[in-house]
Amino acid sequence: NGESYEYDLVVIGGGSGGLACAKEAVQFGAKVAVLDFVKPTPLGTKWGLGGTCVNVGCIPKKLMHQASLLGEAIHDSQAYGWEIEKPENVKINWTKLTESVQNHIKSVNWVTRVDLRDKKVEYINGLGYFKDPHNVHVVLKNKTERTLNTKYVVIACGGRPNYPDIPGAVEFGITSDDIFSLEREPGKTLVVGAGYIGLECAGFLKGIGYDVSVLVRSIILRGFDQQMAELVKASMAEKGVEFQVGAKPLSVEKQDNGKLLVKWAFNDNPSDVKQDVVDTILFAIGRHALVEDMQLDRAGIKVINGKIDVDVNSKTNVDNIYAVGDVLYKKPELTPVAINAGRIIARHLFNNSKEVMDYEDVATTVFSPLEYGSVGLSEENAISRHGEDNIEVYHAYYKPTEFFVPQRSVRYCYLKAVALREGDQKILGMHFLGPAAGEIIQGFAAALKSGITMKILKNTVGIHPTVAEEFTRLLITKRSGVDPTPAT
Ligand code: FAD
Ligand code: NA7
Repeated sequence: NGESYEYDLVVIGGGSGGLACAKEAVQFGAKVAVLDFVKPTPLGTKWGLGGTCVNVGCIPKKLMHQASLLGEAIHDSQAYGWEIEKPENVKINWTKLTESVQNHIKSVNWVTRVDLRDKKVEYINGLGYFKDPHNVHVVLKNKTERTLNTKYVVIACGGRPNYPDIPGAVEFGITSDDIFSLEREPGKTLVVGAGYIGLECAGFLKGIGYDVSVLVRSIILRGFDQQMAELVKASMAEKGVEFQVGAKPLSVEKQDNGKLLVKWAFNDNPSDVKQDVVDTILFAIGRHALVEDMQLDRAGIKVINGKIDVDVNSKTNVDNIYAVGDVLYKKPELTPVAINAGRIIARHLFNNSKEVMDYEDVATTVFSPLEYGSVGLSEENAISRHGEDNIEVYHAYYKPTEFFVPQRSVRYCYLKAVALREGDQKILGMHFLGPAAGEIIQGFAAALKSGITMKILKNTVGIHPTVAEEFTRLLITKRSGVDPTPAT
């Protein structure tokens, strides 16, 4: 309508989705500001620009996972001839680990700031909220305030972890927001929640040497293939993680000696109360989107179950307002998803692009000590969509060559491909439990998106000796009842 605005685009949230969108938008000449503000956790932890993934998510998580894998490698190395004078003295230095992780994060924060400056994206370290659809008010870190008048807004506020409503949870508990910079050693830890964040934290803490238990309210890894989820659990239990299944926390009290007394009850018998004394209780019971501070009602934006719904172009119910990332209703909460969608919004708004974000068959990996990577449908979803008679599942246990020498357990090294039964057997889902699962599934994700069939997979020559080649050797169907365990 020819109206002119101070900005072409204001992005609320400088995380994976928001930064990707802002940086793409300036390529097309748009005038863009990004607001980012982090409220400290109840423990006081705070961090810089870049959002969840860089500061308290994917990146520190992967580094701690690596620390845990290295511990295993040090142990294995002795079987390969490495001489370690006093193996019993090999242990993690938590302070050194967190310092190294935090130093890397700070360098990423810095590079991000420089990158925004170079690209001429205006970064504003302040909390934004709507005055109306075209005016975003910002309270800056130094308490000064401004209103930004803008043509378009992208909401990319992400989310933060939940605490349960039980005595002592907020006062004495921590979440993934605190663990990667915790100033003291976590020590004996109780993890509450068995989603991927809970399992990953439990996995690396056990791997670097702490006693870890997990309280599982119902099932492991809701939303993931449940056969694989049970194998992940079993592989972690084999490494010494304890699982309390069907348990929900009741209270956390701090004892005089500084340790935490945690009580929990079992769903099927609420009077069966158990307790343990731990150094740390970590809640990983899900996350909420940061919608409450944004005064969305002033812009007329609808909220569904605390999230924002968008159309195929990532547009909210308000014409000039778009949303991306973890704030979205029923979309995968993953960094590359937020990044891809953020870039597509910018191209749509400022380069007339007709491209739409494809949320189907997004691959992911649970970085449990033995990693679980998957793409496409779980076996149960394939069956419920197509019917059991129309699905063929190929599966195998396998033995990674490098596991033999140190006699590492191969019990849970397992993979499967879920395919349609007819014709060339189009593959609907691929699941891999084993070393480097993320690296392996990434390539197969491209194959699956290209329509790979079992016929093609069987015609693919493997790379020997790798664990990825196991996908090219899948011959046994579940239906056949043949034992999928290899002879050698
Ligand atoms: P975020 O990255 O969360 O960024 C939002 C930013 O906006 C934050 O800095 C927030 O403080 C700020 N903000 C919010 N409201 C306002 C406001 N009103 N004004 C100003 N600023 C505001 N994904 C993967 O793909 N792989 C992984 O391995 C992986 N591991 C993870 C591990 C953990 C422990 C966690 C917690 C998450 C992990 N994720 C992983 C998920 C990934 O981090 C998120 O999907 C991703 O960061 C979402 O990006 P986003 O842009 O939606 O929001
Ligand atoms: P998830 O994947 O939502 O998992 C949360 C886990 O915590 C899950 O096992 C839940 O059990 C459990 N949970 C939820 N509420 C409670 C309470 N009150 N007490 C005990 N246990 C509970 O969340 P994550 O923290 O792993 O975060 C991952 C997010 O990123 C998630 O939203 C994904 O979509 C991506 P349940 O199965 O519900 O019985």
